[in-house]
Amino acid sequence: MSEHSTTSPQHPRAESLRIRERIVEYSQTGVVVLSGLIAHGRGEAFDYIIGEKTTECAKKAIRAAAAALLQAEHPVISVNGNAAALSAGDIARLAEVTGAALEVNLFHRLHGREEAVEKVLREAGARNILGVGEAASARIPEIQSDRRRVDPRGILIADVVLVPLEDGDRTVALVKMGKIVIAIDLNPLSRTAQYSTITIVDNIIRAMPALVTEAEILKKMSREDLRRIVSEYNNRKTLSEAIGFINERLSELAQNGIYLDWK
Ligand code: PTJ
Repeated sequence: MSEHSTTSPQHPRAESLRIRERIVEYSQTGVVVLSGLIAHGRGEAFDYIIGEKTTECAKKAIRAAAAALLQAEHPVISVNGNAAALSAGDIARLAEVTGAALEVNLFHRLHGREEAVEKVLREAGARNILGVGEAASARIPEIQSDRRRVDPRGILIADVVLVPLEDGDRTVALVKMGKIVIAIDLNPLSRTAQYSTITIVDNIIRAMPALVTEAEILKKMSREDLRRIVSEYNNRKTLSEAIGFINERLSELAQNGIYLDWK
């Protein structure tokens, strides 16, 4: 995060504004694209509605996601511009704890962007980053965007793929290929959220460190026990709970119209 933040620490929404400053900063270095700023705004709106806290249903999804990554033969964490800007350090740590490979995979493969995202990951401590330049030589069928370009050592052969802040097309294609897809998406209504195997409806800022902690805890379990956690998990139920949570929260707020303490 910028050391030259213009946001006063006393501002009631300081944390959210500092995150916004960070994403704007990364857009100036080409890591985040303009549509990434729009995506962030959509995420912020949903975060406001859920109360900017990790919900109980998100915690359930985080546990299943950590188990899925740990029991996998070839787990891969797919990294785009927004994910790198917001969570590079935690992404590097999650890769280390779970043994997952990191692959840069961009919707907008503009000149120099893959390298820019790779640099952010390396500076955060990540090693062995797949999907950059010619390394993304394989293609996923059915996808029209640049996201179809994947690394044959990574997403192509992965059995479990974590896709933070994803677009729907690739999620559908990866699920069709028989992979377990884990999404982090604040919008429980998005195609990504709806089609993924495990959907964490939470801000990547909170979900990533929580995933690292959960993976550290579950790491002691046998593969069999980890697989049981994954098979007992029901994403349809978790999504219903996430939407139900939003419904109840809005109904409560609608009673008196107060969200913030204005005193
Ligand atoms: O870096 P690139 O080129 O790969 O492009 C990345 C973006 C994000 C622009 C691309 O994947 C895209 O267009 O995504 P969408 O279709 O806008 O979907 C992004 C989803 O992420 C939306 O459903 C948002 O609600 C959600 N989202 C945004 N910010 C956060 C978030 N979810 C969790 N945490 C956030 N901080």
